[in-house]
Amino acid sequence: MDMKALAPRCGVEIAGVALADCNPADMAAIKAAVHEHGVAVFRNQDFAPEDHIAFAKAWGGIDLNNYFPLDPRWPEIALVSKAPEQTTNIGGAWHTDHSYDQIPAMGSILVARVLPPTGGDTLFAHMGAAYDDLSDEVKAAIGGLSAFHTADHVYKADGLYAQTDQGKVLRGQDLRTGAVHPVVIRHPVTGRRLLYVNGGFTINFVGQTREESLPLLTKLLESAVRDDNQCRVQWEPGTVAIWDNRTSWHNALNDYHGHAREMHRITLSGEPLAA
Ligand SMILES: O=C(O)CCC(=O)C(=O)O
Ligand SMILES: [Fe+2]
Repeated sequence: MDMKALAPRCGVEIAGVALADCNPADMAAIKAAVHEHGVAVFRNQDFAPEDHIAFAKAWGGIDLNNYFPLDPRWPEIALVSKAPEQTTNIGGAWHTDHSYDQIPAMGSILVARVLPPTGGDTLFAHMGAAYDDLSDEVKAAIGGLSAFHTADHVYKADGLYAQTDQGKVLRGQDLRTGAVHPVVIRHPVTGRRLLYVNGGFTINFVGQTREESLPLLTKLLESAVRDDNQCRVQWEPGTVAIWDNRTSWHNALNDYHGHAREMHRITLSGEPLAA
């Protein structure tokens, strides 16, 4: 296997491995790379849905996303789709997945199935780099804080997506979610300190109202996505990306109106988070 950084502080491209036929040593090296770099990209993979499911099972458990449509043929696979006539995409703002769960998903394995002629890249940002860049003053201010996360404002019947043309295909409008996590977590495997609030699902710091939380929360969210924390994944047929929801955030660019894009996603189970 050959690993090359995608950008100085985020992401890695891994060549010389067929994910559909991956030995335990390769698997261990891939896991370590995903945990450390936040996202790993693999090109020219021959990776059928059955391979996708078998590979995901080798990571541990699979979490079923409660909101995205599931593929009727392979219910472990969620469809992250945008039809030519739709204007809204899934994940089109900086976020990390499932932070509203008590035990958030570790990450996802995303496979490009239908791509637009141009555009549709996904940006990633490294939350270890984001934490390291904070001033000592801010680090001290957030060291003991926890934050409340929920997805209700996004997915419920009168939530953000319901106002858009993704509303009809999404499930789970009656579900209610909520979880509290430390603002700074230790990566469960690498031990690295990571900023763990995000613009999609973090509402307030515990002990503060939303209004009281917003000045510091906004400052954290803005500084986390500095250009030099980011990398960009340009999808090609056969591209597979695996990301770690603790180490990184992502943002799916919505710049291909009039064209279809469909990704197959399997969500990997995580472990409890701690400061
Ligand atoms: O479509 C993408 O590139 C990613 C969308 C997203 O946010 C997700 O699947 O979690
Ligand atoms: Fe996402």
